[in-house]
Amino acid sequence: MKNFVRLVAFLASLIFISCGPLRTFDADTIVLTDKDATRETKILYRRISEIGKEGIAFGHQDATAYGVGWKHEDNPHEIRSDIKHVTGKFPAVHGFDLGHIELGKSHNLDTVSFALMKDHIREMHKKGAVITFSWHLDNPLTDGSSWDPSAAVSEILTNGSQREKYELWVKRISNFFLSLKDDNGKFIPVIFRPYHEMNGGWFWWGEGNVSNSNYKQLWKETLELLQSNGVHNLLYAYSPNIVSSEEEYEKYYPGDAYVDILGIDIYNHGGDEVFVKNLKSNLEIVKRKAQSSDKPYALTETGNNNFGEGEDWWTQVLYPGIKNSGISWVLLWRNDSSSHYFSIYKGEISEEDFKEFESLEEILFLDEVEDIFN
Ligand code: BMA
Repeated sequence: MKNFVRLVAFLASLIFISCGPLRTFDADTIVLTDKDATRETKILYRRISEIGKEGIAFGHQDATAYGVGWKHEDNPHEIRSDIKHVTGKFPAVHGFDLGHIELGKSHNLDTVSFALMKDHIREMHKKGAVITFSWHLDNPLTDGSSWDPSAAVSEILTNGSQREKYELWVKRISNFFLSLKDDNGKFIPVIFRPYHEMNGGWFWWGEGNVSNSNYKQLWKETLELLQSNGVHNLLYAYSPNIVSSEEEYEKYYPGDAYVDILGIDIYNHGGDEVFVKNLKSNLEIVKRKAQSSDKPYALTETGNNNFGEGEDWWTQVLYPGIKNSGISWVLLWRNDSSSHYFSIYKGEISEEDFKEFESLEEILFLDEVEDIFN
């Protein structure tokens, strides 16, 4: 009998330990953009905040879909990643792009199949990864790409000439989000980072092609459409490209009630020294905004544009720029080919340095985030 009581006490303590944070999690204390956000979405939000307190989660765009010299389709029985190939570990954050989902296509603009995305998201979510989406959608006025700058935003707002088409596009992306379910049939919570880099002039939703009031209106109406389609598993992230001031960061900001996570995209265009300086000054701007708005924040896109240069770029350039910044994650852009890649792959000149970067206490991979508030 005594042994039985001990066993029960032991089992109870296991439950207590393994469910520690969640046991006391009060979803009502978390107020998100989406007032009907699912409990899992609130947990994801809390996780992202907790991750930021413990370190910086490492993220990679299209990590498991392809890498330099391989595609998932070539060997569909195994989930691979350039990052894992080098370090033995998967990234903690997995980025995907939904460009062309609006057209009803089966593959995105970079030839990644949406079915593959769903499979990998399910697997990675199960392992404790954080999933984030960007959306390089076509220009709804001209049917050109995201990079067709023809002014289209006013045409897709309420009463605009392309409104009906835009509602269909949002319906299609909504259906995708609603198809993300875990093994128990629950919606997988994810981050959605639409209309990014709006302070640059290269996208149709960007500077010079849209007024800031129309941009904010587009943001709000898009969120309303998604929610009216029943989508409640999203955290919304706002991410301008590199800025020179707080005013610039906030120029297109739709307001605290419409954003859950603050981001910024910064690439290494102008040399290492300038890059480190920019990272520090910009992450400080985002941090100040994040603290006053009480939201987590991240470096939502980055990478070394000087392909094939910088043997110690990870520990001597990227890390000095992000360390102690308080960001929850850093996401490296995609590894398309040996002439267009932003992260590491086997054989790349900074491979050894990446391993050192991986072993830094502050930089977290999948195995290091899986237990953080999960
Ligand atoms: C860009 C480039 C493009 C790609 C797009 C969307 O930065 O990598 O080749 O199509 O992102 O992923």
